[in-house]
Amino acid sequence: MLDDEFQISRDGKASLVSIICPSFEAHKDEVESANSLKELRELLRTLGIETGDEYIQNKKTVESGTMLGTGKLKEIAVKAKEEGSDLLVFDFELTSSQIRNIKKITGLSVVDRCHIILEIFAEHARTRDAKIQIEIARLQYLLPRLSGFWSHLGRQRGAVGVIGGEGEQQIELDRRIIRDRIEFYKKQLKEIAKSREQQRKKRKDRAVTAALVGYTNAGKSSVMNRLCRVDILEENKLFATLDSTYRTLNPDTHPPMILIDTVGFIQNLPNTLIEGFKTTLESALEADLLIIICDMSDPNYRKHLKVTRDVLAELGVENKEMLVVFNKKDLLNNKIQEKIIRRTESGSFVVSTHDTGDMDELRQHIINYFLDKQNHYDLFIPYEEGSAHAVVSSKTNVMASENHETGIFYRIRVPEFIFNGLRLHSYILAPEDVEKL
Ligand SMILES: Nc1nc2c(ncn2[C@@H]2O[C@H](COP(=O)(O)OP(=O)(O)OP(=O)(O)O)[C@@H](O)[C@H]2O)c(=O)[nH]1
Ligand SMILES: [Mg+2]
Repeated sequence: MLDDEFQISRDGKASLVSIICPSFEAHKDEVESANSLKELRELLRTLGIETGDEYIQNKKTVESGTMLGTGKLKEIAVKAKEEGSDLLVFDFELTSSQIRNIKKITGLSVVDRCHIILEIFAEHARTRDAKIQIEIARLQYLLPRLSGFWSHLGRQRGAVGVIGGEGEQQIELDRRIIRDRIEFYKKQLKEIAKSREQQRKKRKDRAVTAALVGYTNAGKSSVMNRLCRVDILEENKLFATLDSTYRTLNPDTHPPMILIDTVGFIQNLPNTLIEGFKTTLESALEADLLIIICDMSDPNYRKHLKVTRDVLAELGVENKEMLVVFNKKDLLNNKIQEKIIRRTESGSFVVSTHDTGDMDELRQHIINYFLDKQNHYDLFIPYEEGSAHAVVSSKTNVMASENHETGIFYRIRVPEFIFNGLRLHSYILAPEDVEKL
């Protein structure tokens, strides 16, 4: 029953509601509110819900019970009904009592931005892990809002005032059920985290990793697909990817290089979701390099970059090595703007995933980044030491080799922790010996 009530119908039409209020950070002026509403429309499009007009109220302070003024809400309700909407979507988080009050005043279904994002996450979760995380986030969102949903139920059944008796008891019961369910899922998640940790440790000894992070729809999965020549779901939808996916970037280097695709970020992400996805992100964020993908064709790309950096800071990895890649340059098609972007973000890349030249260059740049971090060793191995030659060619990166009378000179690159396990120490040449060769 709760699930039915929580589910948003896809058949109806939704009107969008927002506010401009100086004390409300994400909606402090016209531009901020308009940008956020544009994004809300995209979120609804991703869910397949038709959107109608948007209604915005300019206010000096928000009303604690209803956010917007009662008169304005009534006016919105009339217009929304006229345009055939049965749902009002508020572009900010609403409390349980606000949902209840607004429903009462407008006679329409009411949901907020967080609810929409949760719904998308629920729909896009594919692995067991992601499904559990999203379920926990959904339940945590629902818990303090139960009475809001219950008042709606009561009204639907024509039992106005039900909240006082039967409703209250039912809410208490539901709360307990939900808390138990959250505990149950959290335990399952711990088990999954344990095996993930083991996998991560194994990988750490055998590979170097770079994680693709960034705002939703920036093109992370597309970059991954082009660079690793694989086929991960890339879609013009928000939050197409919810799980971290690992693919080999270059199997020919030693150790292999691995790219990780991750869940996208968005402004005003509900706290329950940040919490829920921390574990999914954590293993990715332990990568040796973070590659931030940013859609430069979006007029709000600066804001997106800031949100990405803020989330990374919140996750405590702001000091990691990062490479910023501005994507979708084909859509921007503006050389001057490109130059400005390049200049303001020094060391960044400007690419299109549709341009194979760009992708080859980026791929090589990442490979070189890892190779440059490896130690150099000069070795001289006599011809008769067959197995040592085999180790060099199969486990290290040979930068140069030279045949001499009694053996082969190799200049190799390999991380120290790998070299230490290769039993090649006795072949290392001192710099003066290299010169004599
Ligand atoms: N024009 C153009 N479109 C691109 C480019 N790169 C990606 N896209 C498109 O942008 C949309 C989003 O790409 P994804 O790779 O799914 O983006 P993402 O960052 O993985 O998104 P989420 O998983 O939702 O966070 C898709 O429709 C891609 O085809 C590009 O360089 N140019
Ligand atoms: Mg993706």
